[in-house]
Amino acid sequence: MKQQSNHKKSRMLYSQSLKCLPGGVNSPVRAFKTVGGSPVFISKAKGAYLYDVDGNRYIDYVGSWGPAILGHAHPQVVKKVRAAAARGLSFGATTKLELILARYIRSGFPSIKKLRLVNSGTESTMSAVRLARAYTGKAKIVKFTGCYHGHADSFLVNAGSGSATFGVPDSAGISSNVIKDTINLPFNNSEAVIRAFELKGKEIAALIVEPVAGNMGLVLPETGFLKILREVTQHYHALLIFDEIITGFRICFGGAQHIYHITPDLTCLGKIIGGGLPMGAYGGKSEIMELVSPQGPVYQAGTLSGNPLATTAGIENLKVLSESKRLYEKLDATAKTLCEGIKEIASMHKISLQLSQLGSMFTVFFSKKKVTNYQKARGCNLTMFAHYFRIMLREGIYLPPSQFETNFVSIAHTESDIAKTVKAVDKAFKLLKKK
Ligand code: KE4
Repeated sequence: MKQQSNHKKSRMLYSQSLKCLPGGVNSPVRAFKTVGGSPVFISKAKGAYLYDVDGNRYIDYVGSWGPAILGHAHPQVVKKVRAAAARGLSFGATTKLELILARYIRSGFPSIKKLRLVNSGTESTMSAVRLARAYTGKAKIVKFTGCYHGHADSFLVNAGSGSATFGVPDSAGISSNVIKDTINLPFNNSEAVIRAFELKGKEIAALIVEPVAGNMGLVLPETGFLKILREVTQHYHALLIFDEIITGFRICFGGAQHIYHITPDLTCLGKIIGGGLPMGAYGGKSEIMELVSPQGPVYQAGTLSGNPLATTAGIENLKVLSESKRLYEKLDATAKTLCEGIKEIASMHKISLQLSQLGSMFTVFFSKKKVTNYQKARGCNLTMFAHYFRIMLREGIYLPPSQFETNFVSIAHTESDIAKTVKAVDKAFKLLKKK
C-alpha cells in the first residue's frame, strides 16, 4: 500500500482550527494528543475507507466509533436519507419514523418495553440515571473505573475513553456534591460490588455498566460478573442499567444482554441506531419508563429528538442488520482473521501484546498481562502504542488514536483489506522492535 505521508492540507486546516476550536476539534480523542502528530482531516468515506483532504486513503477501524457497521455511505442508507431530507429536515412534531425505529429497537431488545429517543449516548445515560433516581427515590450511582457513559457530570469520575486517554479520569468543573453520589468500583471485581452494596445499598439508585467494556480498550466481563451485578442490584432494589451504546446491535442484534443472558432494568443505546446521524435511546420496563414526561414526573426533552433524518438512517441500518443475522458471523470471522494475523506477526517479532476480540470489536493491548480492568489497561506500553498508531497511519491504516478505545470492522472490510492491514502490522512491528 502506498505510504500516506503527505498531510500538508490537514496540517494547515488543523492550525486554523486551533484558532476557533478548543484543541482544534469537537471531541477530544480526535486530536491525536496522546499518539502524537496532528489529526488528519477527513473529506469523505465509502465502505471500509476514509479519504483525507490530502487525497490519502485509509482502511478505517474507527467506523465513526461504532455507527458504521455496514461500512461508510451504505447505498441503501444514503438513498433513504437523501429522500427524507427532501421531505424536510426536522419538524419538532412526532412522526411515523420514530414508531418504526422504536419497533426495530424492541425487536432486538425484548427487555425494552418502552423507550425514548434522544440525540446522543450521553443524553440516554444521563436520562436513564435521572429516571432511576426518581423510580427508587435514592441518589447514589455505581459505575466502573474505565467505563465511559458520556460526559454528563455524574459519569466523569474515573471515566474511560477520551478522559482515560488524557489520564484525567475526572473532569474539572464537576461539583463535589455530584462526585459524592458516584461510587467507582474496579470492573470485573464482584467482591467490591458486594461490599459497596453492603455499605451503601440503601442509598444506591442504580448501577450502570458497559456489559462489555469498550472504553478502556475491549475488556470482556469475567464469568459470573454480570450475574452478580443482576443479583446484587435486585437484592438492594437498585436498577441495573446496561450501557449498550457500543454493543447494541454491534456484537449481535440483541447486544450483550442477549449473549450473556442478563436482563437489565434499563438499556442505553446509540451509535448504530442512528446510522451515523445523532441518535441515542434509553428504555426498559414499562413501569419505569412510564415515569418519563409527559406520562410521568421525570422531565426529559429534545428539540431534535427522533428527527426524521436520524430515524431514517437508523431504520435502514437496523433493517439491513435484521434481514441477515449471518452478517454477524461474517463480522466475527473478519475480526478473528485479523486478530489471528496480528498474533502471528507479534510472536514472530517477539512483541508482547494481548488481543481482545468479540464479534466485530477488538483491541491490541501492548501489555504482557491479560487486561481485565482499567488499572491493567493503564499498565500498557502507551509509548509503543503511539509509535504503532503513527506507523499504521503512514501505512494507510486508520486506528482509534488511543489505547483505551476499541477497533471495529464492518461488513465492508474485505479479505484484501485484512491482508493489507496484517502486512502493515508486520512493517510496524519490525520498526517497533528496533525502538
Ligand atoms: P455520545 O454522547 O458520545 O454519543 O455517547 C457517549 C457514550 C456512552 N456510552 C458508551 C459506552 C460510549 O462508548 C460512548 C461514546 N463513545 C466514545 C468512544 N468510545 C465516543 C467518541 C468520542 O467521545 O469522540
